[in-house]
Amino acid sequence: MKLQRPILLGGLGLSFSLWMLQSWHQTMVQVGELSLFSLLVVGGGLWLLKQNRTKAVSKQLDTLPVDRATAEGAISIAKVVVDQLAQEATNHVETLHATSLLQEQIAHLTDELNRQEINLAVTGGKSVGKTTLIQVLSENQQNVETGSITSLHFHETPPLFTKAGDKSDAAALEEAIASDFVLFLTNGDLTDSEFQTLQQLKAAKQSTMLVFNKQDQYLPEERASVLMSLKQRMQENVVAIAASPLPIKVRKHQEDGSVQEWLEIPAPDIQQLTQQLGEILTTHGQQLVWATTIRKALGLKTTAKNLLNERRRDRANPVIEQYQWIAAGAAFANPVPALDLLATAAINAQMVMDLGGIYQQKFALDQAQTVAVTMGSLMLKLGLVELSSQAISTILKSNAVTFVAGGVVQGVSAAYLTRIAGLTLVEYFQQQDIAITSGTGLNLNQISQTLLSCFQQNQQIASLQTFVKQGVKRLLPA
Ligand SMILES: Nc1nc2c(ncn2[C@@H]2O[C@H](COP(=O)(O)OP(=O)(O)OP(=O)(O)O)[C@@H](O)[C@H]2O)c(=O)[nH]1
Ligand SMILES: [Mg+2]
Repeated sequence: MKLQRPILLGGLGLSFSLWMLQSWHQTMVQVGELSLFSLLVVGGGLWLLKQNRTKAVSKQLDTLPVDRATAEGAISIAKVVVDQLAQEATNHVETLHATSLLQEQIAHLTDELNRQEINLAVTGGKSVGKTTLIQVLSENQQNVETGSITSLHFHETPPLFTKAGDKSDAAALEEAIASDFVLFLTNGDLTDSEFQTLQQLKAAKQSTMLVFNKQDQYLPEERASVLMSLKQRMQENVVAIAASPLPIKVRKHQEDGSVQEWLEIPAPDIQQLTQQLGEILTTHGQQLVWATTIRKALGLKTTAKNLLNERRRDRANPVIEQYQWIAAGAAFANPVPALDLLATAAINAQMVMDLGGIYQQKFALDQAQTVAVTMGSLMLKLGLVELSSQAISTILKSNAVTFVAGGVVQGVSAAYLTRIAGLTLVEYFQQQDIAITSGTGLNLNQISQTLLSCFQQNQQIASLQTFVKQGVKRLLPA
């Protein structure tokens, strides 16, 4: 474990945190949201959280690197997870029911691989011309080459961006992602929300064409500059059309010198679109279907994984509880200075193994010991041990426990740190890929990230107070 920056150096940061903690302890109940973590941050420890935040933006697939085998692979991975769920959910009726639905959906995905029809979603803001475009395209289907694809189905999503906030758009976005290909309509330069929605489609690995409609409303040079700016932002798959151009005034000078004027409705200008769409369908039509299958398989896998994690969590919680009180008893009976807590009792290698077992991550005892020791020293380095011991003793002093028997602070601290370690492991295991059961090794950097976020979620002063009370009851039952 390499720590890239010096972490919470006991010095200034910690003493400042403790000073704040102590001077505030009378009002702790009122400021329940005040958290140890915020103190830790005040004390100068924000860095670790910042690591790993910058994820590489996934590269746009200009050609779809998708083949049938990849899609079949995605289906079988989803199947592995659902089968695992079926095994572990035997005594949970609700989950079993969900499982059989998932199994049906997975069986259906294999049939989907041979689908020869393409579903096109037409989306975009209010009144951008979605309905009009679908109508015009349907009338001109014979101009769209489709290769081996037998038919096209158009589907209009509800208009995007009609209300503030993203919620109303989530459903429309979901419909778009469920289709095989998206025509995203805009009437000019992209707004921020349009750009963000396009990014979301990209992140969901949905292929999209950006369609600049109503270009007849612009002067020719403006049109060109809008199109250019759209192309700059999208890089590819951008076309300009006019699905229903406004009538134009036609003026004819007669030979006798008189002028005749009339309105003429120009034909829809969708040639760029039909041509590019045709190219995509003929060269990538089948891949679009496979890509949809992959997205669906991933969705089913995620659903199954979440259900599986819920069941496993149910079994992990009592295990953590059990070890936390074992640790408390040991540290209480044999009090050691706070900093030695971890080395002695707090993180039990057996707990690592038991939790690993629940999450199908098998460890040898020596591996489990390494994990336990690593987590312990990490807690120490991060200042969590000192910070929580101090907080716990402050809470003990400020509560009705006037006489704190020797070892109570150590006992409760050991329990608390064991709990944090257990929750960290659970969180870490939950993030692991279920289909890959062995040989992945532990990612210590990820564990340390998880440790910090678990500490952050579990150190509200109010819940720490409850925890301390529970601990005292256990250790001093009288
Ligand atoms: N000038 C011009 N107007 C267009 C064009 N395409 C569509 N319109 C007009 O834009 C208006 C809205 O078109 P719709 O097709 O109903 O748009 P929509 O996106 O389905 O609208 P909602 O479903 O209500 O969000 C209509 O009056 C269309 O005639 C175009 O290329 N040029
Ligand atoms: Mg409409």
